[in-house]
Amino acid sequence: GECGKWVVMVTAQTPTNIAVIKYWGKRHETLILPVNDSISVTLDPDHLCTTTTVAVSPAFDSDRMWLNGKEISLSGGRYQNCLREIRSRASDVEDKENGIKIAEKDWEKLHLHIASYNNFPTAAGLASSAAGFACLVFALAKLMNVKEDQSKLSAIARQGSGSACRSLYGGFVKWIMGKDEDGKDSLAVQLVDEKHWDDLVIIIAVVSSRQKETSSTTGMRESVETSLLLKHRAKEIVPKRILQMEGAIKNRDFASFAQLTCADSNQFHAVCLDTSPPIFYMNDTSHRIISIVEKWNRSEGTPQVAYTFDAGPNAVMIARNRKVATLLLQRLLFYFPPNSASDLNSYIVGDKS
Ligand code: 2P0
Repeated sequence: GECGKWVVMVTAQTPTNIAVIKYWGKRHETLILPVNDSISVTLDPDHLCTTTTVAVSPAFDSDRMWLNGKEISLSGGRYQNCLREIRSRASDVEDKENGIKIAEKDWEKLHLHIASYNNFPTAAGLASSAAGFACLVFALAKLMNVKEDQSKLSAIARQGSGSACRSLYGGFVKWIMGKDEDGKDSLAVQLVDEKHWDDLVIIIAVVSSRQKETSSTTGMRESVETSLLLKHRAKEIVPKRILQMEGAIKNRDFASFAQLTCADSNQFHAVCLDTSPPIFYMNDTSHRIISIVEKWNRSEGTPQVAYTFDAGPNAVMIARNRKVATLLLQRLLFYFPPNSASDLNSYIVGDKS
């Protein structure tokens, strides 16, 4: 294609992930290197996922991107870093059927158009950067015939948003913090695939759709600068918890899994309170949900549901099986009746698999 108006495109779909051992704090801001390992579960793609189409054509005269139909700027360092890393690994692409040939050296001159959609309302205040950057990097790597394995791609997605590196895999995933200064060994590995523990059901209760006041990026920077608890957590607590969590996942030990997940969420929010000025992500409704789940778990003698909260008030609950998930929904409807003045307005239910 010397002068033709051809276009080549690739579409990919990537679900978001929910951390059960939290990432909070960077040791390098631009490379996005964390102060501790983290572990997450990737949702199934029917809920909370991003679909991204990347296109290349000699007819495009600049790199452009649209998010949910609205053009956004690609000038930010995070997009530029991901685009540069992928472009530098591009190889020859040949589409014999249509007589299109893109040589390795052409990729530097060719421009991209990127269209990305979230299948959930962005306004719902649910994590979108994780799925977004994972999907972008994956789609670009396919388009440009990048011959790197998923883990190497995860280290590129990490430079878009830390939590994005964990969305390159399904099932349970560990983000290894790494030791290198250049970040090459700070990448995601799959612990078990999505079939390993498919009894689990994830229920997300949207407590508030308001935009959070402190972004994760700003919040964790302030925590690193001011919280002594964060230092203790990163050095003394998380390394042991990671090993315990890996064991709980491998053995499908729900009691240990739930205990570790809840404790880690609560410690992350304690670090936020320990930050100066303090950061409040949970609200009264979040606290009520914690009390309801804690009471239920204690009355059953063994945990039925784990809860975890990210940088906002929405509750992510993980039920040990379908039966428990049904009971959990009933309880939520009882405590937070729909169409009442209650703050809790919707439930998104997802299978983990
Ligand atoms: C996590 N969070 O492990 C933690 C728990 C929120 C609370 O990763 O600055 O959007 O882009 O690396 O990945 C959210 O932080 O932050 C996050 P950046 P990111 O899921």
